Amino acid sequence: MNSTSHILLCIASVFLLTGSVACADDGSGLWLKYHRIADEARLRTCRQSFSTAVVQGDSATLRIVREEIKRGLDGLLDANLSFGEAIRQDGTIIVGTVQTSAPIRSLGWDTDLEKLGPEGFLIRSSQVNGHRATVIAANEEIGLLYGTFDLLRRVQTQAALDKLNVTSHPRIQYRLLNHWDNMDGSIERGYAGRSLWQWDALPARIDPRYRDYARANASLGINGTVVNSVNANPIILQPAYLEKLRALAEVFRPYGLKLFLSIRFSSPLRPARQAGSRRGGIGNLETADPLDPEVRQWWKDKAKEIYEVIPDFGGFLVKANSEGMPGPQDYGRHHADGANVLAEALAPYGGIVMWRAFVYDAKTDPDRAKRAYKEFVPLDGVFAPNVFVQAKNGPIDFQPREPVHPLFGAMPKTPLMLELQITQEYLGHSKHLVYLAPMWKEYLDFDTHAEGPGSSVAKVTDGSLHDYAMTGIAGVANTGSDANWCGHLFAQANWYAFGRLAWDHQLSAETIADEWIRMTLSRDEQAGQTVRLMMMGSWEACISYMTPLGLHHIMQAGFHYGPQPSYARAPREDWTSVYYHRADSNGVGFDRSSTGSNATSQYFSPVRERFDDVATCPEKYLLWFHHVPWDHKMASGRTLWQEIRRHYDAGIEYVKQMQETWETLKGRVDPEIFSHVQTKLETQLQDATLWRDTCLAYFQTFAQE
Ligand code: GCV
Repeated sequence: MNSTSHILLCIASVFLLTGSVACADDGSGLWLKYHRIADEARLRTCRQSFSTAVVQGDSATLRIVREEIKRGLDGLLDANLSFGEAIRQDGTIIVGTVQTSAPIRSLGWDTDLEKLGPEGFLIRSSQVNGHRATVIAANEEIGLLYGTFDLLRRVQTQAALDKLNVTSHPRIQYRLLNHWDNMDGSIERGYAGRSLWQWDALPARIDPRYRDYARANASLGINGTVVNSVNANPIILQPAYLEKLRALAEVFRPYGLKLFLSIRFSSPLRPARQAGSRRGGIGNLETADPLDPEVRQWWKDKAKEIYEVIPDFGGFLVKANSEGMPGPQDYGRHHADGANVLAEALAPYGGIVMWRAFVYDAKTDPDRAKRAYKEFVPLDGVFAPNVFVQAKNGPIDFQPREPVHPLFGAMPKTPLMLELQITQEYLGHSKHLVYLAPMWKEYLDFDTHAEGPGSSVAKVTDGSLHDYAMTGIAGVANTGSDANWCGHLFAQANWYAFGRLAWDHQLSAETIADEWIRMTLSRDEQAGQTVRLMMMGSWEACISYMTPLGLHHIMQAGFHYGPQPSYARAPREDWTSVYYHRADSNGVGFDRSSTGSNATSQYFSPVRERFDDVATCPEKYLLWFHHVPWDHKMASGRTLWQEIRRHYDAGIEYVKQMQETWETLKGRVDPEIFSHVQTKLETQLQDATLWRDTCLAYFQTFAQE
């Protein structure tokens, strides 16, 4: 297409679109596109409400606040917003803290502000100096930035803007992305290109994307990022890398985004002689034993060095004694010994340790699902106060669906950080449209009964159940160098949803989807509803065509993408498919009930009993907890085998429906986005069909029906 006809096509498509979407959208603008409001009446009202702004004070964060207000409102209102020093007219936006802004002080909102903490904010429609104003007030500047993004979100999503009375503060203190980025630029389980961090070019060259990344996170309230993989390379702690990290931290800082690092536990050791060994370090010690005085001193010195370079450094994330990574058990010590030596080094500077509970040493228990609980629960109360134990949502490994991890509720004296996976390792990578907020809500809302009814995972995570001194949530990032950041346009919705839930886990998956659609795809009511419906059922559909009714880990070995239910190795090992599904002529599923591995005993009553009895176990977890005969009668009246087949078919059917639905949006969403998603859906349908055909053909050999 020549450039003239391209432009004409663009103009034509802008006219066609009922929402305010531009043409040829490569997705790089995420949910912060700020396209002009199409509805003229609303545009007029908004222009009256937001005609000028007063942002008092000067700092890097306040400059970003000004920039964002200007960029947002100029785009949305097709205006040229001006800034003033004083409130002289109706329609002024006033942004400030009590400390820096006299008009804010004059409002007397101190008592309300006190309850908000450093990151919260108020947005109120108010009369100030006799003029109609919209006020964003906070205790700290970062609260002002969060409030600014909140107000712009309201404009973007066409929320009511008169009589604003918003009070918002995060329910969880540490809201982090975990990048599994390697130092060579590859990303473990990354499906959107290469790493964003260009280590070779840093610190001299600052890629503009670092700033865009920080801005996107700030727009959601994400306040920390672990930039390197938990399978950490110790070189990240070398002085040359600390300089690179300083440069990144400087970009992130005004956006309220703290830098954290994954560290290798063996860092104090001499470098490993063998290439590729996970055992070496960057020091000169003979041991990394956490109780060795020299090792303790090494970590203290390293912490001091880091804080000299990055004064607001957040802390360490650690994968130890897991999947070949070194750890304290190499020296006969336990996890708390390991975590505490790091905690001691970081404590003087306010740093924290996030010690991962993703461990599954076969010596602990023959059932992988039981191992983390058995290693960690006895250590409750032994960890230093600045240590989180970070646990995945389920006991195995980010499967399409798992029951909740039994650690939640079982460590009342140790702050647990909930680790979710935004990148779709086991959910079709960045090829399948799978909206994950409904999954995360299922975990957050799950009632552990740890302290009786009402002991949800959300309450464990936000600290309200056990009165944790610190609270945290982490999401394994799905970002990369692709223009659209996440590989699949709809995978952006998962980054978005993670951030929104981290801020407020009470938001519904529907609300978050609505916001994202309006900010990313279209503000047209009908188009929005259509897309929301597609998104809301997509997770359940993926479970159906991959691992229905509690089946798990039957993906291709290593790659974790397509199906490989036949994968076996003798003896039956815990990373093979046959270990997990245990299909035989009698039935299918892993007996984790009291007649089997007794993993059900790790849950609190009455969850334990509910899971333990095949008659009361929710069918969605049936084959996770029970080995069930093929002719077992399901609630539907069908046999188990019929029900499995029905699920695989229904999963495929859903993908077909998504395709049909998406076709109806032709001409109503951006043409580039339209064809991008259209192509992805074709792949998803092929994959879903392959999943069904492979799994049914395999299980058929046992079910023999
Ligand atoms: C970073 C799973 C993944 C690994 C990942 C590991 C972890 O096993 O497949 O790629 O390693 O989880 O969470 O540490």
